[in-house]
Amino acid sequence: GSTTDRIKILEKIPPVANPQAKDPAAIASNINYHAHYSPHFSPYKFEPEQAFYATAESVRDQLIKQWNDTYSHYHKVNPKQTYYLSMEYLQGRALTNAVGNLDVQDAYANALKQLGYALEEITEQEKDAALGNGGLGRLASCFLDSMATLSLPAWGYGLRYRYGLFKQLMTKTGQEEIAEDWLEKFSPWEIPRHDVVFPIRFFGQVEINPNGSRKWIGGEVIQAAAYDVPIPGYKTKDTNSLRLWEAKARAEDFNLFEFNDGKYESAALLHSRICAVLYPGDATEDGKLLRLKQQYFLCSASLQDIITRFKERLGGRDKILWSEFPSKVAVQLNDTHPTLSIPELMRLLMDDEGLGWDEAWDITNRTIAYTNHTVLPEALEKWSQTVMWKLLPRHMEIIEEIDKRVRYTLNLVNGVAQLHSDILKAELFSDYVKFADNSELPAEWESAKLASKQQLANYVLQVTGVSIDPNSLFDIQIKRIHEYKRQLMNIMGAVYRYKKLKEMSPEERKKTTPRTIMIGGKAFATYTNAKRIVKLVSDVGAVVNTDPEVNSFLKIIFVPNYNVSVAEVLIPGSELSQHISTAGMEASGTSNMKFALNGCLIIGTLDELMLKSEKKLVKKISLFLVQQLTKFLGCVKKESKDWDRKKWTKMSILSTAGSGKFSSDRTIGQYANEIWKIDECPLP
Ligand code: RUG
Repeated sequence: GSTTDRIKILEKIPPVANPQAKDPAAIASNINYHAHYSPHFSPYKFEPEQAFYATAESVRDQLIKQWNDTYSHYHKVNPKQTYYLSMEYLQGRALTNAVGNLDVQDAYANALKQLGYALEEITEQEKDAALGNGGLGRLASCFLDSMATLSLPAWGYGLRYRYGLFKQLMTKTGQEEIAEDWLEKFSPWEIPRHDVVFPIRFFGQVEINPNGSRKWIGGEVIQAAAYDVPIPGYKTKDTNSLRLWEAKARAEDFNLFEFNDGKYESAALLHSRICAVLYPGDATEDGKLLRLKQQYFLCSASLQDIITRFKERLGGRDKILWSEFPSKVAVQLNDTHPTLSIPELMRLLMDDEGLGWDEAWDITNRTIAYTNHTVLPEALEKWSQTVMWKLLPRHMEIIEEIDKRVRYTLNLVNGVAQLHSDILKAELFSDYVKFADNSELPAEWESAKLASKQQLANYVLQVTGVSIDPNSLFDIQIKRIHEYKRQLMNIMGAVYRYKKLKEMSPEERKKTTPRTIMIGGKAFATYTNAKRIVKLVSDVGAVVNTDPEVNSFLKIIFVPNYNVSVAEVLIPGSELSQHISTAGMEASGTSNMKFALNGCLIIGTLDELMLKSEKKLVKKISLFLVQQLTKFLGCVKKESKDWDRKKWTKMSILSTAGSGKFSSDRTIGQYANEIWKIDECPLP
């Protein structure tokens, strides 16, 4: 309808604040209330964008009550709590997730209908919160969901980047990056916490007190201010927090004199840059001073906050029993990025709280755990000792002492995945086989898959202008573009397939399985080879898709701007997906599990190869792809042969049935029992 129509509808619904509205009419009134009285837009506009913000604010009303209740419940019970520290979170869109978890999806769909909108039209307005680079960031977000779902007292800590992962535009010259301005208007999900602010120091020097204790003084001090994002769980009232830190200048540090003198840059200080952009991660070789500052900023702010909460929850006792700290606090470090937490906790305990080394070290050891996410040496960040001594002089003293003391102690660290190649063994599926053979399920399964493929085909047409056939086999590879992930091998396979089709007679072609190959992913802005791969995929697609002789048998699509919400359309519509990283290079991979769960068959590298001939093999593969390409094509041929609809559907059902193990709820349950040793703490 037109703007006038929308306003007319709005006028018929009374704007009434009702934060806990449950029925559609009351929800519609509460949405209208926000459209009128939350001062972001003119009340005379109710276009989809304004409708999204008003809807999100009304959902936030519902969340805030649960979020406050959860906080006071934890405060009262004072359970052991986990804090998940991560430099990345790939949250995606929050509205669909929130209405689903609050179990108000139908009520909201109904309320919006009264306001002249479909829920889907409104949810599509939301910008993805892309505060992460890839698998590591999405895993962190899945973990937050699971912690809330399992009613675990667990919070996330991260940074509130002004600009998240760039938006990928495809032009004639290939990928172009533009800033994804997720905070362009505002985020309806964050709650600025003006009461939660901590000082963070950089540079300066270490002073030795008369009693021999040490103090870090001087340098630059900025402030970390908290923004909380409520994280609702599924089928529970527990609503946890993702606390994102933003850098702010202290009023006394703002140099008005310099500003008046026209020196705006120095007057604005470095605080404005600390949280400006998400640093490119996922195996790039960059490690710069700003990144180090970001990492320390996250660690220091989070640990000061954790210690403050520990003290607040002493229950009126004056004396702090520091030995109790590890029975109240578990800190999980998501990869090496927040590992400065270790010397920072030591510093806070020794220099601020007056503990000795041994006691502080014992507490730190029992509090902090670390997950490793990579086997690529270039992804393990390094800084020169000169830089470290300059920026964090007290931490370097502590790090050197740790190094001296624990050099010969073997610490246990967990990786993200266990080799699970035998998990798909037939006996695991024995219980499910009768369902896969059941006469009704395969037909229902196929029609659900076809509907998802149709949605995906519509999406591809919308973003690329290329029409694809939902009855062709959908073969997908979506992940960051990287040489070790071998999108190049995939596209070479596609070229080979194209050439073979060209050589065939029309009759022979008709006997082949029509296929749509989709590749999507972002290439880091200065990673030339990755950008060339993006361009190659899109150029090969341009040739194949316009070749009338073969284009009803093969289409090649580069799906632009791969992100969480694009994945939500691609993964359900997939039938075959590619996880073909060079053996020994991928720590785990996570989208593989999402594909399998959605009834997609996967082609994956058999990593056991790596165990046999290790480095020799890697060297060979990196010299040229051809030996692997032949194997890959062999595999691809076999899977084409398997394209007997009935057989495929059965494999697809079994794939979903066997995926339970890969639920992040299961993973987090295991973390809670085995590492954090925390119990659930559900709201009564
Ligand atoms: O590359 C790894 C993936 O193999 C893994 O599945 C994912 C989640 O554990 O983490 C990715 N990763 C590793 N992202 N950044 C790094 C290095 O910091």
